[in-house]
Amino acid sequence: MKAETGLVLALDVTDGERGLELVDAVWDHVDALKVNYPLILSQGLGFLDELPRPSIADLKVADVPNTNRLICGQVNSRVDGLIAHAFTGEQSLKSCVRNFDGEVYAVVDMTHAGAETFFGANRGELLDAAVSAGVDGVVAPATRPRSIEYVKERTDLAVLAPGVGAQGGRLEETVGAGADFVIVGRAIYDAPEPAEAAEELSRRTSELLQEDAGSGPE
Ligand code: BMP
Repeated sequence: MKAETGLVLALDVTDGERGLELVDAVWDHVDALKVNYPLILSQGLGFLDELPRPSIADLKVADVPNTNRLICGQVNSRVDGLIAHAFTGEQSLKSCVRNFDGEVYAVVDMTHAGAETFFGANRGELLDAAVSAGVDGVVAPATRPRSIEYVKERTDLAVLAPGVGAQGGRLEETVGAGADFVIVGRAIYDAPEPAEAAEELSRRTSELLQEDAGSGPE
């Protein structure tokens, strides 16, 4: 994925025309698009071919290795990144790494209330599975920056962090904790002027990422 702004748009709309308009309006301000079930189920898999690249299919793939392989075959060449769940374990994740022709990101924690019960309690095992499977990065929550720090203390994996804006995550804390990319949906597509919201968020994100890169160990 290109790393210019550090911002990924979560295109969680179900109207294809609106989706394409939004992408047109904000494309200059984002590094990639993340497409999730609402858009894929409403518009069909072929809609992915109409979107600019790089794009990430957020299918949260979570099945046995053979089924994961078959899922990868459906999105190969249509997108550049694939999100899979880490909780299914190393073998299932490894099947995505082997069978998807792009970058695989593993979900090791989630943003919502209640995620702590399972993800928080199993943080070490989830991250171990992601590392052993050889994923390219992980998804970790902007709503709990400590969880991002945990990944960064133990691995050099890229962190993609959803949860900034509508879910209450703060951009400064998220990048400060070590996120490499922030994934933002509603704070952009529900804004009165999505292009302006994306421009402002991308400006702040890239500034914070540069500050963070400049403040390495002394
Ligand atoms: P929003 O900025 O509107 O809250 O969107 C966040 C996006 O990130 C959604 O597509 C959501 O499915 C996804 N996401 C999340 O919010 N929390 C997670 O823990 C993992 C996600 O993929």
